[in-house]
Amino acid sequence: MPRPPLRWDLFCRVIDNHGDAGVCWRLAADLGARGHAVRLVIDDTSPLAWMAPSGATGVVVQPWPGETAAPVGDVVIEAFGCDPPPAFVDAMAARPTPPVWINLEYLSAEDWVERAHGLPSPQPCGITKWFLFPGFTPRTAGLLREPGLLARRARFDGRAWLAARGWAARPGERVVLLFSYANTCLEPLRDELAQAPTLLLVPPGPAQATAAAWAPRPNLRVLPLPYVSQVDFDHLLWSADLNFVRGEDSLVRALWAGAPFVWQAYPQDDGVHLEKLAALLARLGAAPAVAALWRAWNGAPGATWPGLPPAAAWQPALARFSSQLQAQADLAGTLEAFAERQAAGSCA
Ligand code: TRH
Repeated sequence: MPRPPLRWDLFCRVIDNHGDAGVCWRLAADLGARGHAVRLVIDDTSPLAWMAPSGATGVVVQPWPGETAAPVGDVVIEAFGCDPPPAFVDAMAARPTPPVWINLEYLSAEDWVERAHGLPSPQPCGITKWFLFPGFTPRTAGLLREPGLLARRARFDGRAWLAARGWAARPGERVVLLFSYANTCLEPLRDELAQAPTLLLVPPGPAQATAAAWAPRPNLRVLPLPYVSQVDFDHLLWSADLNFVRGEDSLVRALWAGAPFVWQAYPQDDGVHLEKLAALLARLGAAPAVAALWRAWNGAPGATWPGLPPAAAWQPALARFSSQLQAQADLAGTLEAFAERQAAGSCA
């Protein structure tokens, strides 16, 4: 059953890197494609110039603070606890029917997420704010997965796409995408990749800066990439035989890409990222060789570079995890259903 279109206000503050804008843009575009009207209010619109150069159906972007006033939509999402401007909250409270107010939290595979997902928090303005968590289990809000995404991936010819972009792989070359934070394992990785013909695609960021200083090696072609659109970032992931990803959004996209991948958690001083890493490895059911690689890649204490396992070491766990995740509701769909339920409740 198609859902009735709603008006959504999505607030985003860019704290660090590209994940804040990346997650919010992807969600906005997904909701827009489902027929909703989305206003994305974001305090730094600059990443959208390369992430979403063509915009998206149903989505308007508005700088924050700007004129973030009425009319307030049916649903207000603040991403990652970013607190909408007070004047906007006043306008929310003044609406005859208050909007559904959602705080969309960061992604984590940890167990506590299921307990925290869906908790209400009554606010001084009289509206309840709901804490929703994306996640990897049916008792969370799920992961962003646009309708038809996996069918599009299945039809995609990665080698042809790379060639059309001018980044063609040579016959017999494996393609590796390297999107990471600063990482002490970059050199062992480089040395291992150089043992077989490899095209290493490196998006902008710390790894690109490091790789720029590497001396040429016969088997290893390092290709620094420009920023590409989010749609083409998916195409890169779909074209590679092995993906290194980081943070939140590229992790989810690597899961849907289906190729072996290594995840670098967003590093946190207190080491919390290692708990997030362990939680995801447990949910993934990764083979010991894969888990050892992920731990080393994340600088876990005592972990040393274990080498790259063969693709076969990844596949059973990845295939099982992916089909389990595909059976769950996706994030935009969960938010739609939640908003509808809450709106119906407030009218009753
Ligand atoms: O950039 P990130 O490290 O973002 C991080 C994480 O989200 C982290 O959890 C969060 O706490 C921190 O930001 C503040 O990695 P992530 O999440 O993969 O986001 C990258 C986004 O950039 C993703 O949407 C893909 C997009 N992207 C492109 O669209 N084109 C590109 O060329 C590149 C390199 C990235």
